[in-house]
Amino acid sequence: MIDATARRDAAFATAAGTAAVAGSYLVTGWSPSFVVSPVDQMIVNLTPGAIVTFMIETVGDAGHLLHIAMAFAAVAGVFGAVSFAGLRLGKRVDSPVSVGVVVGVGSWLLAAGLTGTPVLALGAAVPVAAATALGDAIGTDDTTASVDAVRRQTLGTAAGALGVVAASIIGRQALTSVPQSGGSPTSAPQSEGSLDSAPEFEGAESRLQALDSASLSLESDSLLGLKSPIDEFYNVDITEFDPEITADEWSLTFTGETGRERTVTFDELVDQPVEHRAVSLRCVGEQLNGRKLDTAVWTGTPIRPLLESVDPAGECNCAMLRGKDGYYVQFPVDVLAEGFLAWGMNGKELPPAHGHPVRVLIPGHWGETNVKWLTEIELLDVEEDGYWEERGWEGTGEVKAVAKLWDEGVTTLSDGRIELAGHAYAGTRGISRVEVSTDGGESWTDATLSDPLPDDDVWRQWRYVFEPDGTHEAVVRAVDGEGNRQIREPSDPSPTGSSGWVRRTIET
Ligand SMILES: Nc1nc2c(c(=O)[nH]1)N[C@H]1C(S)=C(S)[C@@H](COP(=O)(O)O)O[C@H]1N2
Ligand SMILES: [Mo]
Repeated sequence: MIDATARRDAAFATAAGTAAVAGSYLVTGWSPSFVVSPVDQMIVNLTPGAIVTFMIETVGDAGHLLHIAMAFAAVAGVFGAVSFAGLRLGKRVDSPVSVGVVVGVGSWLLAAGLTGTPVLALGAAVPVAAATALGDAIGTDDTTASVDAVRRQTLGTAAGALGVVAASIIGRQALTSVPQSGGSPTSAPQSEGSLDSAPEFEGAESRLQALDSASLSLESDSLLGLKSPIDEFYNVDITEFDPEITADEWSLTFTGETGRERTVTFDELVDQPVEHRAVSLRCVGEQLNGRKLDTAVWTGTPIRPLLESVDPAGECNCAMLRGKDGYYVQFPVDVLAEGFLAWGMNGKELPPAHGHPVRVLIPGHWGETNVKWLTEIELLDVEEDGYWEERGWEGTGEVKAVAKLWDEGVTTLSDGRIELAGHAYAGTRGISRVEVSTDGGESWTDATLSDPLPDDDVWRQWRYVFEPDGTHEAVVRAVDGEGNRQIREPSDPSPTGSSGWVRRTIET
């Protein structure tokens, strides 16, 4: 049987572990310096590909919540173990202060080692030291404490830990109500950078207006137009914590098989010829009628001149791109040469969640090729798998064509007719037609399309209105600019992207 004091020590240690997480959060916010962040990254890296893919296809974004919960528990457990060891030691040393110091130094080394930020690591270490010293002080002379006293102390400890968590969340809110970095996972901080007022973003405005004026006028007022607002643009990240890199710290290095290595700074980059491109992104992991398809106007510069300046020389004619979060993806240099280095999105500085300060955009290829927080382009001799390819995906090629029919795309008009509307995308092949059936695929009619845009890697909207008669089975399919119809055979997202035609039952 575990004795009562061991149980009380365990309660104090659990509280100390929780306080470590809370204290760290108080000083770092939801950032890479938060102690949970490196552990989350370890869990992500250790999870086998088959499980990652299974999670993406079944629970989707909830998978993120699961590994972040595991990371929280692991961190609280590890700091709790340090505290527990301290409390046990305290049974032999008659000085809560020394116990606190030993535990504090141990926790600080641990936190600093994990996060690489010695000063912010104090946010985790100080609460553990304090909670442990307190536990030791209360517990030193009562090894014969009654069960009731132990229970009272355990409850008090739990309440104290909850108090620390609540205080750190409230404290964090207070700290970040002054606009600055930090924030929560759902609302990524939008730093109002000096670049936002830079003249180059003025050019983005006219591209944004072009998207607005090309949009179809629809009865449905909730369906997305041709532009996705930044805070609605989908997000796919291998880690829970966006890297934080300022434009000053950022650089892009061309390494590996080059005629000459080169490092480009942010100032050099924005000195290149500036362009604004409307580009759609689609994730290979999304369901057929999923929502990981969005479009923004991106401000940046073509990659070709930079690439040519380093004389790519590898045997495979392929390159590995790497992001600051540890992400990597490999594809042909010829494809990369068509790419674009973007530092602006919808007329604003590229936000943290989308790769601040610089990401790459690869025309017509799956979302995974568009590396965020891009810091290195390595020219290779031999092909290597990228992050997702190691996990069984084949998502470095051209996107498949798709026509979407989302919930908001179905609207009953005042005269009783039904409007169906959506988006269609086929990468750089473009969309030439969207065909709609309201009888389960027996007969087909062409939908009206939004005006074509000058951009060559962007979706179009479609609209079709019909007179309902009972229940209808609506089916939609796109035809790309080369005359290829969207693949009919249904398939799961893994490994090459979902295929099939979107169907929806419409009851009237
Ligand atoms: N550095 C980095 N780049 C990345 C990813 C990532 O996790 N890390 N995810 C990729 C995937 S799978 C997709 S679909 C797109 C999503 O871009 P978004 O989050 O800006 O929509 O980014 C790609 N680039
Ligand atoms: Mo993706």
